[in-house]
Amino acid sequence: MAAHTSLVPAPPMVVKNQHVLDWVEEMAKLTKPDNIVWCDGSDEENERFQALAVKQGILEPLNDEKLPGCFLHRSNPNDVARVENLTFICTPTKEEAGPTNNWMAPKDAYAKLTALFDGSMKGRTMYVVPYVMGPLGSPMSKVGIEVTDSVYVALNMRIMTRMGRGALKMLGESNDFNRGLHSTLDCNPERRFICHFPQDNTIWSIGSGYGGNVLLGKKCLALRIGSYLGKKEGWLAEHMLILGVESPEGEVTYVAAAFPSACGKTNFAMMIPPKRFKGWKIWTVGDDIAWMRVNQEDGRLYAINPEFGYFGVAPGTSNHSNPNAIKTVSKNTIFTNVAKTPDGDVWWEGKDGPVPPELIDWQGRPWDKKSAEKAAHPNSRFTAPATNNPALSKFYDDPQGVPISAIIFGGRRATTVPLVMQAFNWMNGVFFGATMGSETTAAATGKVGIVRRDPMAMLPFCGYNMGEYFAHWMSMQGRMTQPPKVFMVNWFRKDKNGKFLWPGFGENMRVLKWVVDRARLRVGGQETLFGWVPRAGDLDLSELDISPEQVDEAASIKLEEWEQELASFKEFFDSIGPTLPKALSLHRELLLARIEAAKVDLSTKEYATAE
Ligand code: OXD
Ligand code: MN
Repeated sequence: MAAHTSLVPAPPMVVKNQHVLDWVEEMAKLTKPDNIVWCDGSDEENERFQALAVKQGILEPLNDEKLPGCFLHRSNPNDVARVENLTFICTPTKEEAGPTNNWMAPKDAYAKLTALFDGSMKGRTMYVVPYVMGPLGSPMSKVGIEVTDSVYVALNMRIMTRMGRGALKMLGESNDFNRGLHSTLDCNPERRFICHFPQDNTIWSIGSGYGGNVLLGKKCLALRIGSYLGKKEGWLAEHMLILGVESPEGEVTYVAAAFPSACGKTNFAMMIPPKRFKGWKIWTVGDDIAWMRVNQEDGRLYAINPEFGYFGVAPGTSNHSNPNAIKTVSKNTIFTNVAKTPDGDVWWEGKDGPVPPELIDWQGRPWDKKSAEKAAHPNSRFTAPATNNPALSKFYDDPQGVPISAIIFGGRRATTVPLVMQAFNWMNGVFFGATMGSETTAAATGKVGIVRRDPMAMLPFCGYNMGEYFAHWMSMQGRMTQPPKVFMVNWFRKDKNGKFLWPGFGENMRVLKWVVDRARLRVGGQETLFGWVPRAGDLDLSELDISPEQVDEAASIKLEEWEQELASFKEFFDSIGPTLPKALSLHRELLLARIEAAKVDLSTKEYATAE
């Protein structure tokens, strides 16, 4: 087999780790590629891969003056989002995967996928991608090796991870690395499976070319396998952005925030405060994933961003919503499924400026303004290096991570959930996270706009039993002497006419400032049944272009709505079954009882929180 002759990489990339060599050989025997390329992560290699991808029609170069080093990729139209129904956690028992995951027995999954992988790389090249999730050399980082038949994957992995030589150096002689196998096969949904084997630290992904299914360091390792390792090793792998809030005096407070996919994590992580907040600055540590560990010395929770780039949603990204993202994607970026202008620029719904009269749509078809269909796919993406971000925190690569003072949970909710609320304590905060709900978005296949429970924004990403995951969160309290304060936010509340009540984007700084001040114990709040909310005057609303009534409405807590909300928590809790920590179900019941009491005592059904 040709594969064997090229298995020993050409100097100077020398691979000595026998575990890696053996495993790659085993994967090559199975998939039978024509040749094997070991990725060293160099610039020269990157250019070579780009040229090859262009030649093969996988990438299209864009206007080099407007977008230097940028390319467009169009995926198969049947392959544009994560496929939750085809994603499996393959643990020895179904209970370990829990009721929120699809499960396959490891033996069955390996057998089924072995048959599909057999010869899947014939006529193709196998790229061996060594990578690190997290800063090189950090005790919090993990090494992975992904073998893939997609040069698009290799190119994206170089942006999204610390890829190449550094990873092999960090691994040394160790056998402790994630084994990721990917083949696009024939990109047929009938033969598409994303299988995780947490006990083997292994991921097998077949039949897709879409980022979330195939960039195995991201959702698969950093979240699904990561959450399993976190439980085993006593840390947290979370679907959270990490940002630093710097005050005019130079004080920086770090905040981690969980929002479901396509709910504005990237915008929040790169936010530019409005004029009113002169001298304030937001620094991005990460926009999607946080790995958090307790530091034994100070008892605080420290977070790293395991990623090295952003795989962000393009539609809606503009100079209004996220000027830093616009700068970030101005060079060395791969765009997937966006529309293209006649002069080789990119376009998507919600981009700045007038809608161009003519475009090539995300499927490569001519498009004009009268077209009923969207020009860019709603889940079209950019893959951009973190180092392009003008707001990148100087600690983004710090092996220790940054100390987290506040954790925010946020969903996309038209009703019920107030603009902001602080949990009374860690346990109450776990309850906030565990009961989070959100309307579904285009980031996953399936219906959009349905409220579903998405605990900690981890529903599609928790690699083990959700009830045990909640228990793990609760147990973290015992490890911390200074736990972060926990908050819930909702930027998406609507009025009776379906219009958003809160302006969002940069104006979210007003809420963030209250969060920071609460975390630092220097601003008041009003106690409600569910948590602390800002009192009148606590939120800085000056120079804000909306009425105080509108803010009150966005911040309001309506007991009737919460009664319904708590009822729907029950359904969700029941679905978790016996692993659900009793403390959570009791907390729910306590809240219901308190609502009853409040109704009697106050003879009112409404709490106006901002009075
Ligand atoms: C993502 C997602 O790609 O959450 O970040 O889907
Ligand atoms: Mn995400």
